[in-house]
Amino acid sequence: MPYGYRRGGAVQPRRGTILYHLGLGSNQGDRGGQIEKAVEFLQGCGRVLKRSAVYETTPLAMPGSGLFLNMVMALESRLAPADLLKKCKAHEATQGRDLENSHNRDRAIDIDILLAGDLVLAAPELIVPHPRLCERGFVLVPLFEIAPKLVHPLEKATVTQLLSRLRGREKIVRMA
Ligand code: PH2
Ligand code: MG
Ligand code: MG
Repeated sequence: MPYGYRRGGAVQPRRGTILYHLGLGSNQGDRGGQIEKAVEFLQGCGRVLKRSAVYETTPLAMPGSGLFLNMVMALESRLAPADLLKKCKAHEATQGRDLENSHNRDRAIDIDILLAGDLVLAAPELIVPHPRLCERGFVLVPLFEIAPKLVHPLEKATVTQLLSRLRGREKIVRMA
């Protein structure tokens, strides 16, 4: 069992750290290579406690776009949410993403903060928990794989419960 996870799935981050769950997505260029590069980058932001498999997923709310690769990870980090976000955006920019014009556009890499422990934040540049987390199979399926008992601090529901409520038609295929 990796450090930070107790038997039963509850999580005990170390003092001074935040247990983040992050979503990674790519639908442009070398998608698998971009996901791996993002994992390497995030290893420099803290300690990666868990990572899901990579899933190929149909784009949601992006008509005409190509299939995504998505995965999620649990990262224990000393960084504050705003600082982690800044680093993630900088990584996205190094991979050629135009951050001025990025909403629901094809992208080499997207790194989203899904959850930051039990923190609830609503700043203009960062809302946590991620506001569309509960509608997205491409997030909930890999999150279920690594943290089925994790509780959404606003919904007061586990990832298992959130996934069972989802009535989407996304195709989500686990890669080897
Ligand atoms: N990201 C979006 C919108 N739609 N669909 C899939 N399948 N995967 C994504 O990562 C994704 C999306 C906005 O960031
Ligand atoms: Mg996103
Ligand atoms: Mg994003």
